[in-house]
Amino acid sequence: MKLHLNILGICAAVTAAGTYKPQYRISPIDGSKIALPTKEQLDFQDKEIGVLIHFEIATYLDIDGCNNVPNLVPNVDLFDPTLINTDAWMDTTTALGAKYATLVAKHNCGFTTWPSNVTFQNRDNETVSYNYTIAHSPVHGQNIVRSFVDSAQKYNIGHGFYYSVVVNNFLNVQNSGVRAGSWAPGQVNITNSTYDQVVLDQLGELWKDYGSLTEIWFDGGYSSSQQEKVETLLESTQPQAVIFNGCDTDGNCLSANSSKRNPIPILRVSSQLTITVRWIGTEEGQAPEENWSTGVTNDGGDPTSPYFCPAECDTTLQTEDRWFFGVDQPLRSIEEMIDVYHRTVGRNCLLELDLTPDRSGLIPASYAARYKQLGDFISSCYDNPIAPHAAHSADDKGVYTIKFDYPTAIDRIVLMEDQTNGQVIRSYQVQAKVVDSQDANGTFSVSFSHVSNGTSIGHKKIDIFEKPISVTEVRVKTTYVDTPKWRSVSVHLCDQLSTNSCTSTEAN
Ligand SMILES: *[C@@H]1O[C@H](CO)[C@@H](O)[C@H](O)[C@H]1NC(C)=O
Ligand SMILES: *[C@@H]1O[C@H](CO)[C@@H](O)[C@H](O)[C@H]1NC(C)=O
Ligand SMILES: *[C@@H]1O[C@H](CO)[C@@H](O)[C@H](O)[C@H]1NC(C)=O
Ligand SMILES: *[C@@H]1O[C@H](CO)[C@@H](O)[C@H](O)[C@H]1NC(C)=O
Ligand SMILES: *[C@@H]1O[C@H](CO)[C@@H](O)[C@H](O)[C@H]1NC(C)=O
Ligand SMILES: *[C@@H]1O[C@H](CO)[C@@H](O)[C@H](O)[C@H]1NC(C)=O
Ligand SMILES: *[C@@H]1O[C@H](CO)[C@@H](O)[C@H](O)[C@H]1NC(C)=O
Ligand SMILES: *[C@@H]1O[C@H](CO)[C@@H](O)[C@H](O)[C@H]1NC(C)=O
Ligand SMILES: CC(=O)N[C@H]1CO[C@H](CO)[C@@H](O)[C@@H]1O
Repeated sequence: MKLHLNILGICAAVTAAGTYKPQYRISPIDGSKIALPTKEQLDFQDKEIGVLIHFEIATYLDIDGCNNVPNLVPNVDLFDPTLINTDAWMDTTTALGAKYATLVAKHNCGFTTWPSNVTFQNRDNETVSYNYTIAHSPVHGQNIVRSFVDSAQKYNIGHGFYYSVVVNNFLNVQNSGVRAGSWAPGQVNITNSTYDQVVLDQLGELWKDYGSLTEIWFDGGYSSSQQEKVETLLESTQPQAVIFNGCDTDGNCLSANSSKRNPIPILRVSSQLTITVRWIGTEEGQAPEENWSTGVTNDGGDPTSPYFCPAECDTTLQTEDRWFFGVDQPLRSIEEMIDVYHRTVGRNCLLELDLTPDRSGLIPASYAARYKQLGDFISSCYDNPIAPHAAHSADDKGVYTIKFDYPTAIDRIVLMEDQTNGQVIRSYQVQAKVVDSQDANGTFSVSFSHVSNGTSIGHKKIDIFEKPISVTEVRVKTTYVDTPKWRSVSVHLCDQLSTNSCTSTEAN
């Protein structure tokens, strides 16, 4: 984590021949381009929440990983998780409501949590084994990557791996290259080409032996000398995986002609590479209010872009952007995490939340409780709409209406477009017939008043009102580049924890 912080993103599709061409159709209304998703993109967006699991030798450091400490190779004896239980990780993942989990299999220290069998030649031309692994730690005999995959499959959670290519302290690598001079005890002296082979061999272990991966993270990319072989390996082993930061440090990307420091999360579909998700641009856990499923930049995207490319918002539960377990590191409050949910999933962004086992290998009880509290809030607030028997209808002019049999208290609306043929709504206004109890006259209000409005809907948009209102009818009017297809519109009334969450909507 953190390596991708200052990086711009780009989103494109590339054919095997290397021509970059977006998939889109032409608006029958104004002739503009409507970017088209792949089924895999829609499936991934549908997952809404994932976890990014940070657990390896850096868990035993006081600092947050080996980032920016190039000569630090923590002693392998530190890694001693006596209570490791990957089923318990999945219990927490499930309690949060997450649908995919990406595990840090190797971070910047160089330690691997699977027993890598890779061997290579050192500078004296001796064949040595990559012995900075769990197999050389006090818990040798275990394979955390294997346990993680088995547990994820058992719990029906999509699984993927984070493997940092650009930094490996054990092999004295920074920026994908072996540093000249300045070796420390514990570091092994190799050549750049040997390093490239080690990366390829270890990615091969991860990509060939652990089933079909949902997401692959390249934090900070990889080098141009690695690109072609990594790409070939990816295509032959994990063509369906979503790739986060698929670019090298020279700006060569697995899938697009992007410039330096452009990470691109991509999805490969058979011989065609299609970028799936882009980075939202911060690790705060918030998307801009206006956030499109389309566009190539690491921000709210662009409704006119021909590239379909939803955003992913990665963030931490611990405060201060801390990704590895921190002793006594405070957690963000449940109120703040509910805000994070509304500012990510509620703004059409995938939420990828850090999951941090402690030094015993368990998720600390207070952490597990906070993830569950968030998951419980989400399901209690959103699983069931209020007034399930209200009459729903959509006309062919982009208006969606819900009529209630009796005045019904609501405090939020959840809008979802069916994006199969692209994201087409450009703006919307929510109006309601609000019953004013002060003026109750035996008859209900007959005119609509403004409740909330916005631009992008996409997979999901949640608008929270300033206070609950009692309504007999709700309607959503839209502007669009093709007649909208709704996936769902629902209204809800939730508890106080969430009522002050949204800043941009206005109640009447
Ligand atoms: C790739 O480069 C070409 C011109 O060199 C440009 O027209 C195209 O927009 C670029 N593609 C992306 C995805 O940036
Ligand atoms: C490494 O090699 C040993 C011996 O050949 C084998 O038992 C083990 O399964 C291998 N481990 C992995 C992770 O491939
Ligand atoms: C290692 O092998 C390479 C290639 O065969 C050779 O050029 C180099 O001199 C050898 N180095 C040592 C220390 O023997
Ligand atoms: C790893 O291998 C090197 C030789 O390449 C050796 O010096 C070192 O002691 C080994 N470390 C462990 C933990 O086995
Ligand atoms: C490895 O390559 C990098 C450039 O990518 C270079 O700066 C570095 O000196 C090289 N290291 C060695 C040991 O040759
Ligand atoms: C690493 O190997 C290179 C090439 O043999 C040598 O010049 C350098 O001194 C070695 N560094 C250390 C710290 O052993
Ligand atoms: C209440 O009913 C009276 C009589 O029908 C009508 O004049 C008045 O406008 C109503 N007030 C409201 C707030 O609807
Ligand atoms: C929402 O409504 C306000 C007030 O009418 C207006 O200023 C704003 O431009 C609207 N925003 C959108 C995105 O339609
Ligand atoms: C409200 C908001 O932040 N909108 C942003 C959405 O993304 C576009 C494209 O990056 C920005 O221009 C908007 O400012």
